[in-house]
Amino acid sequence: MKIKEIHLYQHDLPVKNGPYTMANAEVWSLQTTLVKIVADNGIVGWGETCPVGPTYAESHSKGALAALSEMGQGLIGADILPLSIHRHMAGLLNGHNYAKAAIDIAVYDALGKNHKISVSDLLGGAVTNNVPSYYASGIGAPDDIARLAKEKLKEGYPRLQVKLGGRPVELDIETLRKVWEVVQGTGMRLAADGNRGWLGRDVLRLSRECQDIPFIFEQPCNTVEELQRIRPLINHPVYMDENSVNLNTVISATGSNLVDGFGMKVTRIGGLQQMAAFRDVCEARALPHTCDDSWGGDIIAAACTHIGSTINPKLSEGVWLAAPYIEGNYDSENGIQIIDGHIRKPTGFGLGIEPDESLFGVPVASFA
Ligand code: 0XW
Ligand code: MG
Repeated sequence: MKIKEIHLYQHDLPVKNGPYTMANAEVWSLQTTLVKIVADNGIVGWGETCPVGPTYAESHSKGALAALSEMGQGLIGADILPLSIHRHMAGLLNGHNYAKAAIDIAVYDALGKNHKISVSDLLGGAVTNNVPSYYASGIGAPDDIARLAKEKLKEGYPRLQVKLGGRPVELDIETLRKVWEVVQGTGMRLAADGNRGWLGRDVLRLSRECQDIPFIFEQPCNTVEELQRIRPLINHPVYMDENSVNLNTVISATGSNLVDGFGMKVTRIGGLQQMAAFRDVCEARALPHTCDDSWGGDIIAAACTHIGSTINPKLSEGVWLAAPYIEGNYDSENGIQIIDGHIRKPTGFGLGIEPDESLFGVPVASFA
């Protein structure tokens, strides 16, 4: 099966009750990029990539479109096979993992449909059809975030990620303490995500003043070197998120025992092919990790859910989706939803999602 046509679309996903805030970003609406590949036998595959604004990671929506347009014509005639497509893309463009991921996801979707199996089977096989999720707060006042924690606990989320950083550390300490009053004894797990926004000094203080709270630090500082410096000085576990930009950085971080786990994004690492390798490296080193993306609609949500369903439950920190933060679905029947803090894996072949194409308008670029 070979690629006969590629169509690229861009589509706005406004943030429900926006903005969504993080230490280094405030976003009101995200522009997602969708890829439709049509195979020479008529099978269609969908992919998606949606950076959460231009300051979260080294990615942005215009960059996704530019990179995909650069590769488009060169991909016509390529085999619809994940490893082979990645080698093909490497010959057309260096880097730009987050754009290549959209092609990777479309290839998995088409391959699954062609073989009449689900993407999770292609990725090794699901261990559950009810995949745990987690909720991520925005940056907020301590009492508001404590109220949110109570709400999400009631909704059945097994884990809460509290967004902190980019403001006086006293407020972050107060927020964590108030959240802990709510979740203590409930079993809900806690992550404190600094999104690169703290100085080492702030991390040391937070860890010291919240020593009794069993949270993990997620991407507290901006660089790997800062993580190396603070790591021996604190007792809380450290997970890497934004710094883990490819498999090479993951291997270095695990090999040097720099981190206790990861917040991982499917598109940042390059797609499902790389995510499966990442999953296996983490299992070999017994490192827990999330299995998210930074934003996006049903296509990216389905991709995250399929790979998330294959993770060893002991190591799964959950699949975060943008679904609760956006309106509507691409597929009104099989669209992804979070119920009781868990995601039902779609049952159809491939990703199991049939997007309503009319939502995306006319393609912004096409190749044949
Ligand atoms: C909570 N997320 C998964 C969603 C936002 O894109 C940020 C991200 C994170 O963990 O940093
Ligand atoms: Mg994070």
